[in-house]
Amino acid sequence: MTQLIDQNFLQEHNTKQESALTSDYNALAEKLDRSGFNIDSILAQAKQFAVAVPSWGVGTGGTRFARFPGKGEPRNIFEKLDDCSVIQQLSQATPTVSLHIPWDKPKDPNELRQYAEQYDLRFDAMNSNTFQDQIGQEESYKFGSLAHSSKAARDQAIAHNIEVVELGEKLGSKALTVWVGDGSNFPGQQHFKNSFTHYLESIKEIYNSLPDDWNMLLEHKIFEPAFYSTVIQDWGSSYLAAKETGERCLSLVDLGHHAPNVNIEMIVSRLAQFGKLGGFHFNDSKYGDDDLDSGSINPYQLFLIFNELTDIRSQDTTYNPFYMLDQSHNVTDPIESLMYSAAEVQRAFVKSLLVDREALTNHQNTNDAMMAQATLKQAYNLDIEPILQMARLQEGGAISPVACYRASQYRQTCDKNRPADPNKTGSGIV
Ligand code: LRH
Ligand code: MN
Repeated sequence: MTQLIDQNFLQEHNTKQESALTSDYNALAEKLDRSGFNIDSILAQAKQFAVAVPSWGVGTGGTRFARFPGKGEPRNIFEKLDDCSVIQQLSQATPTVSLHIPWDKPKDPNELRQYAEQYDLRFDAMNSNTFQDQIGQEESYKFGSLAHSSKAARDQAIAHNIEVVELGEKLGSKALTVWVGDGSNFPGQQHFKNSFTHYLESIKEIYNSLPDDWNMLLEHKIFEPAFYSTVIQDWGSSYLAAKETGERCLSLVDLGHHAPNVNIEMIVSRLAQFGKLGGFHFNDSKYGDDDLDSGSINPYQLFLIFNELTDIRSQDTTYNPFYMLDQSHNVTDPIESLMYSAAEVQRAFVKSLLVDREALTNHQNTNDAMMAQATLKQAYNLDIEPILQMARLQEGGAISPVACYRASQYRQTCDKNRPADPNKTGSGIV
């Protein structure tokens, strides 16, 4: 397997921290043992945890006001995969990459698949794009795509999604994520029922093209780019569309796609209860779809979401949603943010395994609100960093990914080897 960070350098970087980690880990083991948890079984589950990296997240992102390109930015999908391999090598929690088409459209899918395989990277859910017009495109998506009033525009969008599925099949992906910005900016501009009906017909046609072992993930979003109504505006519209479309059509929850303070963990519970919770785009936000690093603003919400997921898995161990990060890194090194965010999502997962569910159920049944919330906080307040560090160490990663990455000078090397392409605007989201 190709590894872009010298493995000896990585081991040397770990060696300096191993004895401190061992004593922290043993102290935590003793503490968890007193509460009836076996740290090694928690460690094993931490090692299994994986979250996909968005290909569009390794470039520097921006806003409509500006984008400030970082040094040594990836200029094409191959350099994006190089960076994704470094994230996986050091974090050992991101073995798959989620592509966005046409941003990542390869000339030769096999060449791309082999390029990823050298890093032992696989492709996660594919993302279609009918929220931008491509050069030479017949029908514009200005007024929508799968829900457009024009059949020609809808057919064009359907054809694009089917093309993305066919490409994904060649790359070994097993899911299509469909997010459309379709909606309106003014009352009266769009007929709510007609546009939703158009969307349902379009989604059904795409669904019928899916291979039998694929899922389709519908992503809702409250606003942007539409500022009055969005066709798939909330979990309700997404659930209805998934239910109408078919068994393997599920809803995807992007954390940033809700109004501030919406109870997302309850949406997770509802969608799962009715068998329609298909996956996540993890990020964080304070106001809108800020796409900030996961756990950077509201880590307790991230924990509460995993508390629901672990409760769901305690009833159905086969339940395995698609986990992806979907972030825009405007002021940090994207590789650092993605490694740190993957660890924050993994941390929320591990803490959810340490909730005393028997006690919690008892407090819920006896309406002991104080002890119920205290039971959750008891797990949340645990410092489980030694488990995350031990998982990385034992899987060949870095005890401290960001520190190791900085010491490796990888970004500086990229800066030398990747002279900015003056014609390219960059690879992050603007
Ligand atoms: C829409 C979204 C969607 C992606 C895009 C890059 O806001 O979350 O998941 O297609 O970001
Ligand atoms: Mn998203």
